[in-house]
Amino acid sequence: MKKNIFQQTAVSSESKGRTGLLTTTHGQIETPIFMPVGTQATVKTMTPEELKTIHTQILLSNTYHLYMRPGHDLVARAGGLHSFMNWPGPILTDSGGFQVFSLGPLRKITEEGVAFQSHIDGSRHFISPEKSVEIQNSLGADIIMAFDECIPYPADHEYVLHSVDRTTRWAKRCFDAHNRWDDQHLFGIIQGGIFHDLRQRSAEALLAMDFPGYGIGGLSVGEPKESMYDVLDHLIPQMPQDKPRYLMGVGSPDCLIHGVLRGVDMFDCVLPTRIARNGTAMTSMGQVVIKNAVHTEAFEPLDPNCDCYTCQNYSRAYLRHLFKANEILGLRLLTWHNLHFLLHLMKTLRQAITEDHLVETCRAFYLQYYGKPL
Ligand code: PRF
Ligand code: ZN
Repeated sequence: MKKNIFQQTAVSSESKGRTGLLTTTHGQIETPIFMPVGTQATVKTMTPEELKTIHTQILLSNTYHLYMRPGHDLVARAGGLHSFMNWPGPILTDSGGFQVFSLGPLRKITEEGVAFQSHIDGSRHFISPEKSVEIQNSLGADIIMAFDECIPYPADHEYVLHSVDRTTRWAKRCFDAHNRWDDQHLFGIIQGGIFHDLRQRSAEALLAMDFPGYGIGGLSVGEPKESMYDVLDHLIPQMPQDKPRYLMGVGSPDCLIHGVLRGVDMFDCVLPTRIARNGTAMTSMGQVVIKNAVHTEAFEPLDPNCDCYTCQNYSRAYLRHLFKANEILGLRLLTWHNLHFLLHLMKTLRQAITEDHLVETCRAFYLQYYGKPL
């Protein structure tokens, strides 16, 4: 049975920003939300207990990676992804579409699906829409995604048109193959590049199938940010109010703000965890490169306005030392802080929507972070 899983709870009067409540089998999620990425069934360096302390509401994991290793059958025998990785909260799995398309020359697309070679051992595999759903059914995430074609940028109108229609046919096949409607919500993914007519075409076709939620794919793939905001401006008003809208693979602070102002409910990105591991922190005053010599004797916290474990207990000088000495704790402490920072930003935005001062809050954050007006 397909049920309504999303309820809008407040709307900003001067923008399209909104808060909502998303109900999943493993708990309710307050939106707008940022989802930390745990590609290999782990958010790199963080335990589930630690993720709980920073109020992580939902994690993202990847079908492609878990299919290749350790295999979805093994995860199913472990009792599913929640039990395998000891994360009792909500999980979303991406379909593998985006990941196999990123393999470049190692893959071949046909109407039936995508043939590719493993990035691990070169072995040959094939993922079809049905196979992607089968894998995601056995992984057992709360939200699963349709198998789509994410088009590179730039791509011409003709190419994108054919790709959108294929993504629509694949979405239908995913819909028909899905057999856990009771406890797993399958989202369709709207594609269409930067073309308004094709975004509309994709949206109309997928909305007619009545998925419980929708991904917005094919953005943040190299196009100018203004083009992405322009697509969101036109597309989101065509999307239903009572379904969640998930902007896939987007999570820099400026894009989160622009997305929330336009009515996006869900985001994910490797950015906070990835840049943490190469020594970059997101702070209320902008990015900080911790290895820089200016921090050698900086005995103050990374971010004086942050109440995360890292900022409560360690100095910039110590963090710099950990990174210079290649100590593992440095990776953990910066990851912890960056995730806390983005989750806290989303909480601030939710509160600003509820209290109806979203635009003012976004302006203030943006000015402090980027040193220029929104
Ligand atoms: N499709 C899927 N996953 C994605 C994307 C997409 O278009 C993107 C694009 N930013 C990130 N992750 N299935
Ligand atoms: Zn902090």
